[in-house]
Amino acid sequence: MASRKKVLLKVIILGDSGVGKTSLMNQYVNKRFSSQYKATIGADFLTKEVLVDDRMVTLQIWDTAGQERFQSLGVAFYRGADCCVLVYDTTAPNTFKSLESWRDEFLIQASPRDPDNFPFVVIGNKIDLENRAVTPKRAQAWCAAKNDLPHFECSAKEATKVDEAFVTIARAALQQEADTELYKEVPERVDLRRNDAARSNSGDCAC
Ligand code: G3D
Ligand code: MG
Repeated sequence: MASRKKVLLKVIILGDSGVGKTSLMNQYVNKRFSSQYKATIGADFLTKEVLVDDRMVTLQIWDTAGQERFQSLGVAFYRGADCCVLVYDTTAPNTFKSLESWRDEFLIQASPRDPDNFPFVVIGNKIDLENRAVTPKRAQAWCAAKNDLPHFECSAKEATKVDEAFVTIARAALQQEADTELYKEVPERVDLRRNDAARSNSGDCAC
């Protein structure tokens, strides 16, 4: 039976300054879109309890405090992440081009065990604006080339698809955490084998 212990999942949000990372997090966690909130956030992360396929999990969502301008987020920001959200602005093509380097930076800094299968989720934000400059087709092609990353077009301002994106993020993080746990259990299997060997040496075998 699967263990029912409480799960804490770390999610980090990356992308160029101004794409709406803080706004997306605020919309998801607090159901609000306000620029006041942005000015006051000093915390490293916000948490939200969510149900993922009838399992209660705590999402710990890490946002930057503006240091992304200098690409100097520090290793504590990346360490132990279970999912990485890559955000671009659908009206600013340069922010889309930056996704490649944000992804690379994450893989270098967090150095996940299985980089090819690490769960990233891509969000194109600000679709409420008229001046779209990154087509869904272009974004989807990039996501497909990166091992089929999930892609959402959202508006933090109008709350479009924000919850849907975070359901996928939470599910991906939970899956990643489960895979990591499995990996951690490997040494125990070695111990069991050692016990088996000891038992057969002692001559207690009932066969
Ligand atoms: P960041 O955390 O990635 O740096 P912010 O981005 O969340 O601080 O947002 C940057 C600016 O974009 C803010 O405007 C914010 O209000 C705006 N913004 C964020 N999301 C959306 C969206 O979905 N639609 C629209 N139209 N604007 C959005 P200001 O003017 O405060 O700098
Ligand atoms: Mg921000």
